[in-house]
Amino acid sequence: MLLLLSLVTGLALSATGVVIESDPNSEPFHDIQKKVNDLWQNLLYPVMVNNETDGMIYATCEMLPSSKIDADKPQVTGQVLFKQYYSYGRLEAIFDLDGFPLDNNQSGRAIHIHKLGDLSDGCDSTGGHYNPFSVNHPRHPGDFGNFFPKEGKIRKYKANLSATMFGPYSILGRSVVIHEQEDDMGKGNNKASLENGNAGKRLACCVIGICNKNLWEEKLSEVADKKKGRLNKRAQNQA
Ligand SMILES: [Cu+2]
Ligand SMILES: [Zn+2]
Repeated sequence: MLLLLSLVTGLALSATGVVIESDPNSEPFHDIQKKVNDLWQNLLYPVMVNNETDGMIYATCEMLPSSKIDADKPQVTGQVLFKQYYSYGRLEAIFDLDGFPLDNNQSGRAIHIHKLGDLSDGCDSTGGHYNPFSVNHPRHPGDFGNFFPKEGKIRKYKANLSATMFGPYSILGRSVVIHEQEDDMGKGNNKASLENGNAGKRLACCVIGICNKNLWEEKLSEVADKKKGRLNKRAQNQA
């Protein structure tokens, strides 16, 4: 009982100590307050946006052929770029990839976000599809569908994607993988179809990392120019 009493007195004393120290004008209190705020900010928004980018975040993924892919398969290189408005804007992406066969009637190639940014065993160590909500394929946030190369290239802008670069489900530090085959979009009537769309071997992959605005803007104007070029050509052909 005596021990308990002395414990309580001790606690009360130390509590008094805290009250005195927590005077809002005192330095230690400000320090603690700042640390707690930072902690919350980091928990809620692991990536903060700086003023230079007007509330946008940009990321790049530098695609390289998998070290596990045979030499006779397409050796895919290029970039996948991402842009998103802080903190609930929808994700936009530019896919600019090269190294496919030149014939224009080839089948589509699946592109997904995979769970890990681990390329220690080529693209084979990137794990399965990033699936934070435990749902079936193709409802994963990084199921980007099929891409059809033209003249050996994929050049595509996509808006309104459901993946995010903010918060606990951020894709930053994860990977983008391009596959040899077409995604069956979950309609393959087997287990693998609901996990990965039976898209076959992993041709190339990359890890998603933050980048500057200029990379996105340069690439977007290239993709837009290409589209303009195609539209002009079509207009000329029709004339
Ligand atoms: Cu995949
Ligand atoms: Zn998927």
